[in-house]
Amino acid sequence: MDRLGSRHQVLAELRRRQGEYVSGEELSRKLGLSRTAIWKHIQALRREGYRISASTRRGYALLNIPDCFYPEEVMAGLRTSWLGRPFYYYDEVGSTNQVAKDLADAGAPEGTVVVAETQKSGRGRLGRSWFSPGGKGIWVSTILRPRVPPVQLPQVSLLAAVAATEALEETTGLRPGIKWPNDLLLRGRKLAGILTEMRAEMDTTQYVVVGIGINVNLEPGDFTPDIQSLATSLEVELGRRIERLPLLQALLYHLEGWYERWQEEGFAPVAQAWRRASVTLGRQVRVVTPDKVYAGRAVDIDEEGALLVKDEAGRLRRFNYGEISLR
Ligand code: BT5
Repeated sequence: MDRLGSRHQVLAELRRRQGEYVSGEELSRKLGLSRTAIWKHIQALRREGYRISASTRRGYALLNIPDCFYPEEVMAGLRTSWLGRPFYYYDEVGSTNQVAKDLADAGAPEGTVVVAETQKSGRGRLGRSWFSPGGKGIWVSTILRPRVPPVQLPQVSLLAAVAATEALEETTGLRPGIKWPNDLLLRGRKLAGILTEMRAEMDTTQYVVVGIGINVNLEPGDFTPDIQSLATSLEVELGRRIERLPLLQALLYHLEGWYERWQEEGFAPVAQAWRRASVTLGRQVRVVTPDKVYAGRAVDIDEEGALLVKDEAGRLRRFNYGEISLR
């Protein structure tokens, strides 16, 4: 067995009995490894951030797992049936969306997930950038291959926003509001953003990459000056560090659930959940499009996910994309 394989086995044994001591002799017998080999694996695991207590008399005990997205940790508590397989983990990339698009172009299956600790050129919508400092957030992209025509793809962004709010509520108790189309806000500040990118030919969808960025353990001083007054994180809101691993697992679980429901039941249930979480509907908004700015009251989203805005003259306008500011 290769070194990585047997290191995983040592970890799996310790994990099975997390917090308890397992003797070096027992590990050695069970895994067919020498005591020296086991000690070397323990040291390697410690370098990766696992807290393992070692006692000559009692053996080894796993005290703590590191707060990073090692595939074996993500897989150990993943409740999905297909989303997250295969799982690609990087310490650093330009953009997880770009990595996922390259993988999708090369034929990667639906369910592929790409996660990085740091993005050097994280992307926002419309050519903007997304600040993604190391180890402080969830920067994740998923490859989906829905069997729907491209006009329905904006709905995927909305369902991803709904899934992200549910995952956040489940793991932290906070309920972010969704600003159309898919910014997640707390106290009016941006906690998370979603970027969907797609490849479609005529009326056939090849794939959609859903990229989600959630600010988890950024402290106030971590934000760059340009977003300091606009952005927030879970740590800022809750005043404590949040474990990222269970949040990522919950995010994938809710995303899979909503995606399946959307494929089976259509957009109506998504729209209903989106409306409940929305902080846009009912508000006066400005919609900025490339050629004009419109003002009015956001009244609803339609069956395709477009925003409906009523101006002062009572005219209803429909926006498929664009930028809004809440007034
Ligand atoms: C978004 O764009 O909100 C989509 C963000 C998607 C990020 C994920 S991370 C994983 C995947 N890989 C990528 O490369 N991207 C996706 P938009 O609505 O255009 O918002 C961008 C604007 O938000 C910027 O112009 C800043 O003003 C602000 N911003 C940038 N970084 C931020 C952050 N970490 N937190 C809050 N606001 C931020």
